[in-house]
Amino acid sequence: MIREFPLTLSRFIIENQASHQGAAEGFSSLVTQVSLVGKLIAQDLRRAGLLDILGSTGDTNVQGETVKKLDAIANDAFVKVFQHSGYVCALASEEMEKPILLPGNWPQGKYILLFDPLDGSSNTDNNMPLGAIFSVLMHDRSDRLPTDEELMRRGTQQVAAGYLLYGSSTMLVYTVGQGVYGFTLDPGIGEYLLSHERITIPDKGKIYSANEGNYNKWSGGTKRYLDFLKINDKATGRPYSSRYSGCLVADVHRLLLGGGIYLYPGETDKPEGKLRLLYEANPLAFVVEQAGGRASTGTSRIMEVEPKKLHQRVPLMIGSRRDVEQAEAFIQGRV
Ligand code: AFP
Repeated sequence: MIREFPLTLSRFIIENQASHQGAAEGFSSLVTQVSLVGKLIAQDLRRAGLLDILGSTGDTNVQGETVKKLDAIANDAFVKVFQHSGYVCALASEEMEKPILLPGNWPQGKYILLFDPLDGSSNTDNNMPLGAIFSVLMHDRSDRLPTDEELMRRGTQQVAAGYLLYGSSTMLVYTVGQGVYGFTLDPGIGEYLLSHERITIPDKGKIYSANEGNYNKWSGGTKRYLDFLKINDKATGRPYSSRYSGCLVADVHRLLLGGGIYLYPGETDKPEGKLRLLYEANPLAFVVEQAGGRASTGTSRIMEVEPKKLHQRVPLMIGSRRDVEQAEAFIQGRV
């Protein structure tokens, strides 16, 4: 529903969130700063082919992946925007081995920001969708800065989470535990305007997103579930259509609006799969659950997984509640 005069992000936060129970001082500017990172990266992406920002830096990151120039640019943007923000006392990134503690922002800085600065890096050089994912925790100790252990918390302890989607338009979608809201950047006025109010994911969809090139590495239950989705049976809305963009944020955004399921299962040689619990799975699980969906490892709720390592990976099935429940039933051998 588009209002008379679309609501700007900053107005929305003041009207709706600055007062909610989980919000400490500075919550509004934290979200505003995430949106600023979005503007900075979107501006570069719009002219990517004209700037020397495509290709790799030649470095390898803590995940063992080749670092794209845009990965480094996006990571720097987050660090620069939050370093002097005053409200975040620690930063942890998928691109950085160790967290950055910000004593200059402490003790007034009550937030910890965990983020995937650029999601879908394999898409950077071919103008395909990209994203960024963020998760916010509270650090309400006034005696010291957070330890690494205090950054490794269950998804249920997040006070806010969301993503930036760099698609045909740039969007910020997030939750603070009171529903999910989407804002579209109007480059003409440089403002994020409310475009998607209280997003609710359909209970069941018609689309699945998975890298089927890994099919032979999956468990029997996962294979049977994918086979099940492809059976021709109109009554149950099958076969599902396959859509996979290489960018988790873009695939989850599509599901949030139209329903369905995204899977990145465990593999015989990598039972924990590929996706990162703290930077990808937990924040997107919070958003999808707040929209009425579900996020699972196949055997347990993502947001109840106890993190053991900062860069821990986890199998992920996320999307419409009934689709994820069905996937769990196959993976657990109940059907
Ligand atoms: P990168 O950001 O390293 O490209 O990974 C993207 C991602 O985390 C997620 O966005 C994709 O859905 C998935 O990994 C793609 O992985 P595959 O290339 O193995 O399918």
